[in-house]
Amino acid sequence: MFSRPRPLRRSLPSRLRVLPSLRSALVALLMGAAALPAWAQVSASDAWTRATVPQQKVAGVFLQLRSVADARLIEASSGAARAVEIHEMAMDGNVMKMRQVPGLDLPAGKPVDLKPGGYHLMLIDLKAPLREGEAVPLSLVVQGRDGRRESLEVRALVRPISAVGSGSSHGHPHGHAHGKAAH
Ligand SMILES: [Cu+2]
Repeated sequence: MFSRPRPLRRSLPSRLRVLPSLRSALVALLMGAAALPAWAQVSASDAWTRATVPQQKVAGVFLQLRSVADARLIEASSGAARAVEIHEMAMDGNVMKMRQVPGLDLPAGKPVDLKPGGYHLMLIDLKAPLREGEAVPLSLVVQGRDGRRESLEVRALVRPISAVGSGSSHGHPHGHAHGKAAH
């Protein structure tokens, strides 16, 4: 606005008078944004799951979560399953086992990967088989340090049944051999 030619000399003082209030309005706006609760600043990306066979009742969902401020994933649900649990995979002797955990910490600014062989969301009692190319809707509940909760809507892409990881691993030929098809 300052580079525009001013047609009338007398318009200059009124513009200058407007400036301070404009600036304070802008400052108020920025401060308002900074004061947003942590839960409004959690984002999810690359959510995916695998196609399932008809008898399969569970499926793992993988994604990356990132929170600007410290927060915690505490709950998840989906219209595609009776329940969604937060799981972790851990070695028990030399057997990889999964177990439900009450929540997953999302440290400020640090991406958290939910991936095969690690943390994942588990769809429990699928209502119908997941078919490649579909998207599974999920609702995640994240809690900030101040205790406030907000839900985050995510759509997980259904990849081929043999998918083993994110990115370019579509159709990895050894997917079934790992024996972790449900995760
Ligand atoms: Cu699991």
